[in-house]
Amino acid sequence: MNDLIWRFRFNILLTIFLVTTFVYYLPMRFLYLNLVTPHHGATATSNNSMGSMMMPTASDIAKLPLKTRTGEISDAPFIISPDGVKEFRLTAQEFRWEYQPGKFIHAWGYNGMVPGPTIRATEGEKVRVIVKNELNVDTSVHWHGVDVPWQQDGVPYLTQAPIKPGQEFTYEFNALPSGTRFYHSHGADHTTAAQQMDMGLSGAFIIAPKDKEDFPAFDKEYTLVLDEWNVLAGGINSAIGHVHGAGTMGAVPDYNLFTINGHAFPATEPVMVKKGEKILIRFINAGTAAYHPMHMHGHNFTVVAKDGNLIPKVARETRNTITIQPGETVDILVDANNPGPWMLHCHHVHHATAGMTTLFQYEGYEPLMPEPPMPDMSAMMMPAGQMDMTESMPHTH
Ligand SMILES: [Cu+2]
Repeated sequence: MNDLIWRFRFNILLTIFLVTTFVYYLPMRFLYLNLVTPHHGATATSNNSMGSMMMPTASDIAKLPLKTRTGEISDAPFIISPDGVKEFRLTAQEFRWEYQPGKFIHAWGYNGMVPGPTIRATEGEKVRVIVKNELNVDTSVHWHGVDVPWQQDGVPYLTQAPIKPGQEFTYEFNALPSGTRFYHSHGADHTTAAQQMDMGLSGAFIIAPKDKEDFPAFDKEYTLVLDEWNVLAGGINSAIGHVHGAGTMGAVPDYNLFTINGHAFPATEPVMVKKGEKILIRFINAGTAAYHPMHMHGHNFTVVAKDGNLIPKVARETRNTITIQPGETVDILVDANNPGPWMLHCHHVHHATAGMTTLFQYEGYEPLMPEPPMPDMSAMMMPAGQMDMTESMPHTH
């Protein structure tokens, strides 16, 4: 009788082992290791994005420049060109992005930043953006929510040839309509738009109204760009392998890191306020798949714009939680009338605890005590065939 029970247990274990091996481990191995071509950066390229991408190893990534940012996202610098046009430059680059002190993820970003610098223009103003591609893959830039002529829409093969590595493309359009908008890569082609956005290629595009009276008054504004990542051991960003048709079958990565302006709590910048101020917060969901019910403690706020477009006064909702879907932007106006250190976080609480948290902090109200450091997400999941025990395994003994 005892013997039968043990045999039964052994069979169960054997089944679990076989299912794990064939359903999980082998496809992962196949996906990551079968897509190899020779490469010069951390990632490879060929004319055809499918089958060209290699999962870079932790040591490939370690060679990339480490980029970091302290403080708010900076505004994109511009010049007024001789023909009177406001001219910006965005350079798509590959680097390691520090999302928390000492923790980094393989990223593609604009001008060495995640998110890219904020482009600011006034309603109707003519802007020119010269995009240089320093990646090893083709790319493009789409102006999300901006009513551009179709030739400027940044969709490779539909409206333009993809921007090849080393090449530049010049976009030119009138900044219309006003509001919280953004820009992001539309991929090398149709199969790589999600991959390139998940690698970090996005930034805010704020178009101020021509007539300030058209928008509710505020004392200070903050832009919070929300994004999700799948960080693996050694800072590997699994988005590299998420090329549609290359084995992912449209699967969504297993996101384990959620950032506000490229940083994970407690490294996020607090929204600093003073009692009596009216604060405008522009949320931009620059992610590809996750929704974020952003929740504020201690305050109810007014939702004044959605997708950058002003909501008529009578239709404005008073909320304490507002969900921002992928590709959406939401502007809220907060009356800073309840001094204290308050949480402002995603109420998909797994996102909050994996980084998507910041503070709505009144001057003079510090957190009661320091947060213990967030566990290192990148040490928790090993990509098949990429294990580097010495560098990345947590010491659990
Ligand atoms: Cu969320």
